[in-house]
Amino acid sequence: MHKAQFDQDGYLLIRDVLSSEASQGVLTSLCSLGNLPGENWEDPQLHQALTDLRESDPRAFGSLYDKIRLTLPLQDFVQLPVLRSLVADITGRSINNFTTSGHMLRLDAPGDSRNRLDWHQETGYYPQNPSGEGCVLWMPLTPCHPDNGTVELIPGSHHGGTRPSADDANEEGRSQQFAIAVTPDDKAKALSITAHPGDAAFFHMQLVHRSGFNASTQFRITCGVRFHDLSAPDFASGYMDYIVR
Ligand SMILES: O=C(O)CCC(=O)C(=O)O
Repeated sequence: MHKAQFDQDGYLLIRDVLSSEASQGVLTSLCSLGNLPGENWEDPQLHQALTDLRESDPRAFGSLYDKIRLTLPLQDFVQLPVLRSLVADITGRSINNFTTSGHMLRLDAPGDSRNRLDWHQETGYYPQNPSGEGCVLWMPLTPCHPDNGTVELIPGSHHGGTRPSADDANEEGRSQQFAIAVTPDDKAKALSITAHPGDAAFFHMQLVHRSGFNASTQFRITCGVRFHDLSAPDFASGYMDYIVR
């Protein structure tokens, strides 16, 4: 049932997959690496400290952003057994043939315009599976809704395959953009994902989606990863060349 809906819509939101304690290790790493206070993901002291760091030392904030996604707690969290099972279920493929990339903890600041992702498909950023076998996992660590810039997506847009994307220069302090063109018809179908900590959303690699605008006063915090099917005929790791002698 999950697979049929995922195939049709190109995304699936599943409620209450994880407990609120499951991401505690990620929070501990973030606070430890950033020297930040934080009892929980919605702790106002954590949000204030993130705001202060981002304003007073953007490089340190960027460095923390880059480091946190490499931590073992984050990598473990996004690959918990329950999530792996859902990936197998949704894609109808054996989890033993999957690998992951693009582990992320997004810290979307109030009013940010530098790191919002414009309309894109995952295949633009992650060319490992050009035909889109696999999926993106996206999970809120704070509540995500249209007012704080939650993800907007175009249901069914994955059926059109991979669209040409621009690759703008990865300027310091700005997220790299592989933006694609969207039509007025596409935009008319767009919807926002309202989700809560514990929920998990899965996107097809060719689903057209983007970040909204965070008009709230708090960070919107999410995490995720990309699952790639190594058994797909067109899988290309991109960096491992084997020489057969
Ligand atoms: O959470 C967001 O703002 C966007 C995330 C996204 O589009 C992605 O990870 O591909």
